[in-house]
Amino acid sequence: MKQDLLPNCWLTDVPVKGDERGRLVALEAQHEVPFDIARVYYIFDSEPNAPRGFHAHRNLQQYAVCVRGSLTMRLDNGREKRDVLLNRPDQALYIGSMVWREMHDLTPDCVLMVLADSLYDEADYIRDYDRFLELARGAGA
Ligand code: T46
Repeated sequence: MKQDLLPNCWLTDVPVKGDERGRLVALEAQHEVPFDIARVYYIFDSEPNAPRGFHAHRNLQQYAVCVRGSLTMRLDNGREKRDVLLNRPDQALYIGSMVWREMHDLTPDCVLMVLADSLYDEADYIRDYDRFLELARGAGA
């Protein structure tokens, strides 16, 4: 099932291969993941009450899977906001460019794996919310 959250953000089930030994998810570039994967990172060992994110990306596309534990991802395109609970290793969240994201309520066992279409580039980050609103609203006006 695919659930649209914002025009360029969606939550989707990913196919699970299962047999008597357990379950496995495979994510392939240009198949389940709608881009070529340039980078993988993961967030783990989160401290209580330590929200993360608070930025947008000018161009980056990402595909995030909470493989263990849970968190709430807050998504905001400057016009609409959506909160989505990530707590399943068989669901993936696509986040397109120009979306402000905040991660809240990460459980201590949370492992968030993120696939990205570009290498790390600090210049792609917009870390000031007012600047983000200016750019996001200007872009769609
Ligand atoms: C995002 C959310 C979901 C690197 O050196 N390389 C990397 O690929 C990344 C992602 C981070 N870093 C360094 C930069 C900082 O010194 O790791 C440190 C923590 O990164 P940041 O504060 O950006 O982490 P979050 O959790 O606020 O945001 C991250 C991603 O940066 C971001 O792209 O969308 O997760």
